[in-house]
Amino acid sequence: MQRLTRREVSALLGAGLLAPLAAQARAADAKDTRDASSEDHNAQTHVIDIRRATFEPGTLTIKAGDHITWVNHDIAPHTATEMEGEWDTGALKRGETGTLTFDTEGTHAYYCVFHPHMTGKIIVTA
Ligand SMILES: [Cu+2]
Repeated sequence: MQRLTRREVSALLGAGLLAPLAAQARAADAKDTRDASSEDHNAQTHVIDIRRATFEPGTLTIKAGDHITWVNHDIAPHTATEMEGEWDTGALKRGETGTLTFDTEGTHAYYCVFHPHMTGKIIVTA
C-alpha cells in the first residue's frame, strides 16, 4: 500500500514536478503508455478534469497501481480529498495538477474541501 501522503504531494508541487505530468497524462489518456517512473508494469495515468466545480468523470474505474492526475481548469482553487482525509491532492489553483497512485483495491469517495458539494468516486480493481 503506497499512497502519496499530503506531504509528498506538497513536495512534488513545491518542486514543480507535477506540471509536466499534465502533458504526460494527456498522452496517456489516448493510448496505453508505460510509465517509466513507476515500478508497476503497464500502469496507466488517468485524467480527471475539474470544470465548473465538477469532477469529470465523476466516477472512474482504474486498476491497482494506476495513477490519477486531477487538472483544475477553474478559476477557483479545488482539491481532491478522500472523505476521511486518507489522501489529498492539496489545493490546486487554476492550471495546476495533482497526481496520486492507487495501489490497493477498493472504492474511494472524495470531495473538494472548499466546495463540499463537489464529490467523486474512484473504484480500484485488481
Ligand atoms: Cu472546489
